[in-house]
Amino acid sequence: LEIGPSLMCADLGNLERDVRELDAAGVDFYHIDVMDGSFVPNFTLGPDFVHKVRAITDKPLDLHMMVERPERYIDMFALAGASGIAIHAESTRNLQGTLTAIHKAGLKVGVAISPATPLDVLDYVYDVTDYVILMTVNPGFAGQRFIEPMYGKISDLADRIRNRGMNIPIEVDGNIGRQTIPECVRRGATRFIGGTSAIFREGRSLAENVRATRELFQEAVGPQEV
Ligand code: S6P
Ligand code: MG
Repeated sequence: LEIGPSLMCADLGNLERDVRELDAAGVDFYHIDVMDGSFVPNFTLGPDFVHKVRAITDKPLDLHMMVERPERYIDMFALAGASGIAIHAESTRNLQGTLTAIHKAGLKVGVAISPATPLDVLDYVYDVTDYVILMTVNPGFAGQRFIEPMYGKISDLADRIRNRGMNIPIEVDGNIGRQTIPECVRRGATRFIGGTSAIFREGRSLAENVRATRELFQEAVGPQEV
């Protein structure tokens, strides 16, 4: 099970300090939200930010693109130092082609899907997908509440992947923390995005929050399997 802090929740005035602390605490990758004010009603991080983080850490930088027509920006973000790019199925007119373009750029290929989007959009792109991000809140903002029917969606996706004899990791993003991690693990999620509910919870250090999250993993699956 893997934990990836969502850097939009970091202290951006002390980005290097936060990333170094998270690196030392042994996080698995970083999640970088890219929003264009159009696909979602908010703005966040861009290629210059990715470039800066790339200079601080060697860990994978996985982008979560919440932008209209992301196909326009793949090369830009590849050049900035992204390791993986996940695009929303709802954001592009050519899902298969854009996933293929991400792969050709040498990056890990992710598909993100919003809560109300049926899993059927994935039917013909499993072969070009390295991981799926199931949004457990509506994309756009940190600090929202988990949308309960998403538990069933995780199970459903896990079944579909298993039935195809494939092994595509399911990543969950949105209000992932003490209340939600155990059930997400049981349902088959293996990658967890840590925002204000887990890694950037106030009152404890980042390292303590990483440790507490690992303990939750351990409780959920038993010590051998983590
Ligand atoms: C939301 C974004 C997420 C958030 C993360 C925050 O649009 O994609 O990655 O940063 O969900 O976590 P939390 O615990 O504040 O919901
Ligand atoms: Mg995200």
